[in-house]
Amino acid sequence: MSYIDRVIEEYKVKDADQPEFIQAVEEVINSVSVIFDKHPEYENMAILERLLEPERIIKFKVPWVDDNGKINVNRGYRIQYNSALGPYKGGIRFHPSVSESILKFLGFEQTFKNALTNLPMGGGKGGSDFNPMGKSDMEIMRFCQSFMTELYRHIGENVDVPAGDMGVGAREVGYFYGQYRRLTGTSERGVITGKGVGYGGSLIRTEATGYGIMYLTMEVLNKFNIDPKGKRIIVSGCGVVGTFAAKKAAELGMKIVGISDITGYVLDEDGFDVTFLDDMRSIKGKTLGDYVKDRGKGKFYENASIYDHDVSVDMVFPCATQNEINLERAKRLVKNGAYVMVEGANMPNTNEALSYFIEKDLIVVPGKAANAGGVATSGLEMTQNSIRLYWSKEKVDEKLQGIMKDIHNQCIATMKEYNLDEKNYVSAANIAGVQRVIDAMIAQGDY
Ligand code: 2IT
Repeated sequence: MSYIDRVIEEYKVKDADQPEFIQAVEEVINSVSVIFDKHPEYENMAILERLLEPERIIKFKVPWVDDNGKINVNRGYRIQYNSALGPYKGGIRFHPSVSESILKFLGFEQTFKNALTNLPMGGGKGGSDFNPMGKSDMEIMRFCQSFMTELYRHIGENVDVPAGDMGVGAREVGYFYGQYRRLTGTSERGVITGKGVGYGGSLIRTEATGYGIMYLTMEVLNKFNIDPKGKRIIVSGCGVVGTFAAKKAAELGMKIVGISDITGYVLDEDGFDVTFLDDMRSIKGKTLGDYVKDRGKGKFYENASIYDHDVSVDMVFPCATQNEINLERAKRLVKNGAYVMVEGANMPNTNEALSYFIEKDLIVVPGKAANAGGVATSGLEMTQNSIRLYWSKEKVDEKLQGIMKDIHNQCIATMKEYNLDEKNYVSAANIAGVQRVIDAMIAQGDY
């Protein structure tokens, strides 16, 4: 049995209760087998095991008082995955599905994503099974404060720098930062990113993940001489990622024929009016369900997945959450004409779906390359905090574009070096990110 197969089998037994983590491991490791073919010495050095095992998992109790005076307890986690390239860096997710498995998959992916940005950031991820839906602002504040009361001793601008993820935005980051500041008596701005622009946040951080997806997509389309204008696209997810991806897509002339949020999806042959996304962000309680009434066009489908609907499409941008597209949905997308798949979310495709897209010769761009603009701009926020200066919107946007271009160049260089299929950005991104982390670990005698 090969080294890779042996280690994967071992982890399937050891972490049998962690399906998402095993899924991410199989996806990444199988696609970087050429590295291990080239470096047989890595087996004796236990490089794979050293990559797979998080440096540290912190698990803690988060007690909090709701508005009725009732005391609740949730589970909090911070996974400090790999610090070979810099302080642990990655978001905090609040969602009922949060578990060690989900956070390990996210932290593992984050490590290689951060490596691709070429900024000094290791990989980490954290979160809680707390469900923020329907909670009052004060409940959210008390929860964030309690979470930080445990977490603060484990983080720092040179140690571990959290940020937002699903369920955690600027409001939550503000409460986290405020509690950190009070507990430590410092003004250590760079301890967390995604802060409000008024107290240390970076311009463009909110838009960065979505914009970055489209900047990278433009590099890819350019390579294949595909004009974005008029292309029929689907964007799933109306969180901060999907929203700004959709807005940038519209700016680039793409036609959003379908878009979804947690309540359902809208199909609009005329092209979805992205100004409605501004309404959704500014008016509490507004969802896609109001689109038809408000804009007088399109059709809304409640409580159903856009990927179960037959709609002719050129490019697909899943920006919601993990495992949204399974094999059956992948087959439908291909049947309906999709030839570009750009992952906006982390691991939105099951491994079967991803393999199917590659087998069917789609251009496939993995999340760790496509959505890296978010964490990259977090890196730029850390830089601004360190130099105690703020950059203009234009400057941050220009740097973001430069980083996405560089990620594309790394993928192209890796495709050439290893003679890979030029539509397969999955292997290229995985190889480039994984090799950078391995090199740093070896150089630092990291064992
Ligand atoms: O998945 C991600 O890259 C994020 N949630 C952003 C992490 C960050 O540190 O900005």
